[in-house]
Amino acid sequence: MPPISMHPGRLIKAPESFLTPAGVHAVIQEGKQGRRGFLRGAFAAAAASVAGPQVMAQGNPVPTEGGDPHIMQLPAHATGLGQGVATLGYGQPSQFEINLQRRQSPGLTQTTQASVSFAPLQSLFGIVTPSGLHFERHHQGWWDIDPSKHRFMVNGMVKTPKVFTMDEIMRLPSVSRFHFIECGANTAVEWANVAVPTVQYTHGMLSCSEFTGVPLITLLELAGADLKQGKFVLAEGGEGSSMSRTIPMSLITSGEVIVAYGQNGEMLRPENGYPLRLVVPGIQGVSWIKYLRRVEVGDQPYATKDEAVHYMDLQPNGQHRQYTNIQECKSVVTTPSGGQVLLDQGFYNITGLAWSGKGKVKRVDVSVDGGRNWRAARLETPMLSKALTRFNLDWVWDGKPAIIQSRAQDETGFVQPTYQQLRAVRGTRSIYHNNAIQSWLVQENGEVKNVQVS
Ligand SMILES: Nc1nc2c(c(=O)[nH]1)N[C@H]1C(S)=C(S)[C@@H](COP(=O)(O)O)O[C@H]1N2
Ligand SMILES: [Mo]
Repeated sequence: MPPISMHPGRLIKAPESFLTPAGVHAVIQEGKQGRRGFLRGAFAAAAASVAGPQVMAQGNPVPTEGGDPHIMQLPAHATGLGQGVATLGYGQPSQFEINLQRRQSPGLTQTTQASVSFAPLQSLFGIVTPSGLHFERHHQGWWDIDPSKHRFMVNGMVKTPKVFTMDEIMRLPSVSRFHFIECGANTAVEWANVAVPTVQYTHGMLSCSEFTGVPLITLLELAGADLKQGKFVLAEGGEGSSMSRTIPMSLITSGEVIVAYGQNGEMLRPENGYPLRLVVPGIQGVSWIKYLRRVEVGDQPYATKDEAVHYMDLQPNGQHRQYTNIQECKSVVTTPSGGQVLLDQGFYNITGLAWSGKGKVKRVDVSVDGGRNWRAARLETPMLSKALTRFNLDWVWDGKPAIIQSRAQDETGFVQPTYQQLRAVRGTRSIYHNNAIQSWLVQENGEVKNVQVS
């Protein structure tokens, strides 16, 4: 295996090109034509000098006469004066990254206020989702709430009901932890084999951030909560959806549940619950209450509207699974993935993400032949509990059709199921909690498609 590894996605046409709004489309196409040609040539040249021509895919045009103009002719940025600190204030991505965007799925009906935007997993590196690309799920629209007017109440089975201001919360001892959040409805349309075109739409209701805040247990203790009789906590959002969910006290006493104001080193973004949201590691996104205004300590589950009619799984026997909160072990290859195009045969870095609501990811295996043979992928650090884990695997594409899959295993020994295994247990009428193995078909022309392999 040649020791060559390129930026994932950089050899590959990003899937955005055929899905962006018409207006942006032309700009992107223009920018990309030039850039893609450049990268392709640059890779060929670099590979030829560094690792020898044997590692190169066939058909890469190495400029023969006069050298590569992008190397031979000095560009303005190598000879002129750069710009001063034009970006005093808040910095922005490069103009060439204009197609790195959240998107709404072609597989879902959207209304303005009850909406979802998906994170572009195919274009992200490492495990952290940039805050501006974090997925969004709003049941009644988002708000930018004035933190000086926001209040957080603790009541129910407590000695002294308390109301906290943001200032009071931010004086308390804080923790910062990396965790994934996944909507219980992530990958939902794949139950019906709708086969939306890209990993952004199959798996993009998934993000991972460093969250900062106060453990909920600290706030409960300040109110003198009854931690013996109080077995559950109701968490309630402050906007029109009145989103409310029951959280088992055991998750809270472990110190894991955080009343968070920080995300990736700054305050939460408005669309992610500014100024306060609940972080419930390993649990489906709906319990991560945004615009958090109240928690109530109680002795039984609350069966709120958001847990009595939504986020339940209709089983083959006609009964509903309720309070299925934990996001079980799951993974997905993000490159190569649906909508991307392999430009040539030869070396590729297969990369993807794995996660488990029950702890750390222990192992990820990757198949390039639809699940007949598996190879262990490299797990990259950091490998954190209830956070995304990045995996990579060297692959030389021989130009023949290939079906790429990943299968994760967590520290409890749980192995991510195939569709056949999942349907055998869950039937065909589920919407939520699809953690089946995802398959991407690489066709001979290099185009990658979403397929389902049973
Ligand atoms: N107040 C409030 N909290 C909420 C929601 C909401 O609509 N309102 N949506 C929930 C759902 S279903 C999910 S998946 C996550 C989405 O969080 P995000 O928008 O930050 O990605 O927030 C949860 N918390
Ligand atoms: Mo959700």
